[in-house]
Amino acid sequence: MSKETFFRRLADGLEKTRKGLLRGSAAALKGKIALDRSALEELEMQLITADIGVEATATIMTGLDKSLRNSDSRQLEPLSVLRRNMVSVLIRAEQPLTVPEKKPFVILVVGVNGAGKTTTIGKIAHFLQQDGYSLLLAAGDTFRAAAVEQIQRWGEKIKAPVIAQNPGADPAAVIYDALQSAVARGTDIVIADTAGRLHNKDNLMEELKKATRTIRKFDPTLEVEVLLVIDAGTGQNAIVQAQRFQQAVGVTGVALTKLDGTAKGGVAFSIAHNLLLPIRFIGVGEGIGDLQPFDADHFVRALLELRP
Ligand SMILES: Nc1nc2c(ncn2[C@@H]2O[C@H](COP(=O)(O)OP(=O)(O)OP(=O)(O)O)[C@@H](O)[C@H]2O)c(=O)[nH]1
Ligand SMILES: [Mg+2]
Repeated sequence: MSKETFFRRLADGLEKTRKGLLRGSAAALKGKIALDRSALEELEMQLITADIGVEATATIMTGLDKSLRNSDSRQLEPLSVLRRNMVSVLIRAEQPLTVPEKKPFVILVVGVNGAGKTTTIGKIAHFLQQDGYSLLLAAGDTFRAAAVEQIQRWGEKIKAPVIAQNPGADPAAVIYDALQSAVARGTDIVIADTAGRLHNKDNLMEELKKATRTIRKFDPTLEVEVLLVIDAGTGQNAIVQAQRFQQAVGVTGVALTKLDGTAKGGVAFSIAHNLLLPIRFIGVGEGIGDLQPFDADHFVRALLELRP
């Protein structure tokens, strides 16, 4: 998907968020009327309502206030001053996934039920293949037969081997098999699926911990990305989920999905500002090409519908 098409998809998906965000302050932000205290207060409230989070909102508002007092910025449309301040919160999450020299690089994909893990694996695998890497997928969600079949279908689609065992098998054993197979084949990257886990189910977290121990035991020098998939529609609850996964298995990056349709994009700001986690990828659909590395400026421009 071209960057332009992706922008359109993202901007359309974020339309509802944008409308909410600009409710009551659009005219002032577009310079049509004065941006007075009440418009700023309205904006602040809408930022919080849009899942941006109290702390990230405070940072954006303080920055905006300061910028608006600055004579250089006073010449600009307030909306573009807001954009700059929003980007400055999000920019720390702009840390693309880099594939290390050491093979195989392991991406362990975790997240709650239905967040989009398996679909995101297919999309990321395809993305990395385009960069010339060889891939192998591990069907670590052994909980349901359908989950194994789903990742096998992705394997067929992208022509990558899938290491799987029977439903009910130990996920750690599947991952171990996959690592062995990757070493034997000289594969660059292994992406492991895991079951949809409820963060309040301790046993499921234990299973994930076991998977990470298995990878370390296999080869303690392997580089591992623990990628947490978050459905953008989950809102602020996503932050609580993320903290649980962080405590259990040490998340190193986030993929934010479902930013198409009637998405809520505000949670990206809390991920950047409160969780201090990199957002590696964003997803805007179920198709193979519906994923791109996270670009803070591009994201905020889509949110505010300010074309690059
Ligand atoms: N619109 C949209 N749908 C998505 C996106 N990513 C995933 N989905 C859909 O969301 C649903 C759940 O996706 P899965 O990839 O199966 O999610 P999962 O986290 O693997 O789910 P479990 O294996 O049940 O835990 C599927 O219907 C996907 O097609 C996205 O970016 N946009
Ligand atoms: Mg799945």
